[in-house]
Amino acid sequence: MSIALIMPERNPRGLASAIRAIDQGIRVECWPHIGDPDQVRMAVAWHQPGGALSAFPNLEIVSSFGAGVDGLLADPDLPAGVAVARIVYPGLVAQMSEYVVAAWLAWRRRFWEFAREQSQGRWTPRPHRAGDTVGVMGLGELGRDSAARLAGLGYRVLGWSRTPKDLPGVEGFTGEAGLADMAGQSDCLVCLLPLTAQTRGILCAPLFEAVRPGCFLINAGRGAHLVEADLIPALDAGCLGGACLDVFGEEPLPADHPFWGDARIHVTPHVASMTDENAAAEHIVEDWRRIRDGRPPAHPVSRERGY
Ligand code: NDP
Ligand code: OXD
Repeated sequence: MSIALIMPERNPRGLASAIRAIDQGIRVECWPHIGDPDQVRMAVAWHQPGGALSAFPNLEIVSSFGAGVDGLLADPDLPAGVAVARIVYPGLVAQMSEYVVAAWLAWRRRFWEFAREQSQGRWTPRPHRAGDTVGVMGLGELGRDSAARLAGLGYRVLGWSRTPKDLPGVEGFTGEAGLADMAGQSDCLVCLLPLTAQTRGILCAPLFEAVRPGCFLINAGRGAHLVEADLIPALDAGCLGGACLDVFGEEPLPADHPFWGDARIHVTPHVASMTDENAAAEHIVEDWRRIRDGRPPAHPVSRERGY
């Protein structure tokens, strides 16, 4: 029995060593060097090439190397009947919350503006931005921690999810009408949704028209949540005041993309929360043992729901 690591864009040898260091009894192989495909029971995949997942007749579980599973579920070669899982652990959650809080505070306290003015030798004191209400789209593992930390800093926090939530310090919203209601009260919108058929393109002109004028947008979900063509017009119209984007329709963001040169848009290269090899290895070994013992993985994914 073996685990196949399928991650063509990164060197999986460190992850393989970290797994072996936890449990020497586990056989780990790095795609495309798979000795006996019949032995593979578990695959860990990130940006796997077409056909890679259909090569293992005895595969029982495929885990995403990250928290998002859109790339796995969209793979036409994901075998039917195989369980799907993902990797989430406290450090990953904490990194995301730090990113969200950092972006919100940099905007609210005008750090980006002052950095630009420093580079011009300009001393122009201004108070912080007035709005204090943050709407978080997605209250899962990541969104609810970000929401809790923002609430802990004293901000008014609203949260939108598919099913109703009762979280301390967070006013909950659901459904399309709930999203419009939440947006209308938000000075900052944070997208921490999974990418599904229902959430694709959700950050679009009608939503930007519904938010409080000058709202700040943070998208750390997936690039395809944002209708990119709607962003600059929403900034020009004053619906949005600025944006901090970590994820894009095409990554790396193409050199000639208009977002690069727009001072109102802050680009980070998909780093909001990066999966750590050692933490991932522990998670993978735990899931391996669960599958071996006939238990569900730690973070199972519903194919029907899409997350
Ligand atoms: P979860 O699956 O734990 O949570 C998803 C949340 O979104 C849930 O609250 C869910 O509602 C809500 N949701 C899903 N569909 C809808 C819908 N149609 N309407 C309203 N709410 C909806 O995901 P995580 O929090 O772990 O991760 C979220 C995403 O963050 C990942 O899928 C990935 O794309 C992205 N990510 C980005 C990273 C980065 O570095 N930029 C790093 C890691 C993840 P409910 O609770 O009712 O089910
Ligand atoms: C993830 C990511 O989904 O890094 O974990 O985007």
